[in-house]
Amino acid sequence: MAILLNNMGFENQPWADVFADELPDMPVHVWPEVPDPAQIKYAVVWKHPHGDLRRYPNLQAILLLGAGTDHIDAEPDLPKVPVVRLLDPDVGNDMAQYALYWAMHFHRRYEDYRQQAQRAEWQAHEVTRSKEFRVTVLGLGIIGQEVAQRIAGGGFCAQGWNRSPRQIEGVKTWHGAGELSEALQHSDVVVNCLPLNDSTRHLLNRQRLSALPKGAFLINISRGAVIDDDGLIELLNDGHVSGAALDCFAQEPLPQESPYWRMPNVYVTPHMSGSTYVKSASRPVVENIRRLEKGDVPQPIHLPPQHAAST
Ligand code: OXD
Repeated sequence: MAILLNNMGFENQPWADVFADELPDMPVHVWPEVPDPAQIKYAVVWKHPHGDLRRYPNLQAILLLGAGTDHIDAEPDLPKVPVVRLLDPDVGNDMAQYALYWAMHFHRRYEDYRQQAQRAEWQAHEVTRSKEFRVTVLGLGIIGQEVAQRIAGGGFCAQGWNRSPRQIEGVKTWHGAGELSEALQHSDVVVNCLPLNDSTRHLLNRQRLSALPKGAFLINISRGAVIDDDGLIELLNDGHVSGAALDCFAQEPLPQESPYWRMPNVYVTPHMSGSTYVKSASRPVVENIRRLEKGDVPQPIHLPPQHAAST
């Protein structure tokens, strides 16, 4: 039996090399070169073309090569086998650092100092004390929790909002749709870590973002389509939202014509806040394949809506 490998948009060879070393009894077929679809037992994939997974009659599990599940959740023809998310601790760490970096940047007004330096202007600004500067993480899944804890560790007033209740030491939390605007009203920076699904698409629209205090900031490290771009752009243009660090977009790569590229208060990064490192990310993938081979449950299992609907 064999592995189907497709890390769409990224290199496959480093993954194939790790599997050859760690799982020598299991040949690896890099999609679309699959000599015998009946041999495929595990699909190790990222943004795999919809419909293709049905071609493998003996498929036993799908192991994702990324943290987000929106692409697989939108697969209309998903085989009923376990779907396993990739949780690489190094990625959570990088995303938490990214959020902390921009929170510090916005809080301490580093962009103003950069511009002042270009004019040789020596002028310090008073800012709120860090422990009073409220940074709210939306979406307190495994990554969101790590981000909130890092924000707290950075000395900020760390807060969070999640669909269902969550308790995190040192982090004030709200939950449920009814408390979202209260969370936003009490935020100086919002860090979006929400997954993209039917209930979060365009959740952060103009009306909801208007609940932020004037001058607040936004950091987006999960999925672009959680934000309604027209609404955010209006609020950035009129100064209600002072600035945004955006790492993910409804369309990626971000099209040349997007206004975000040209807005002086927007920092665009190319979906790099938590890039997957083969060195660390291959460990949980290999361990999960070993678990499956022993008949154990891989981790963390993701329940796609297609499976939830049919149970
Ligand atoms: C993602 C990832 O889900 O890169 O965006 O893992």
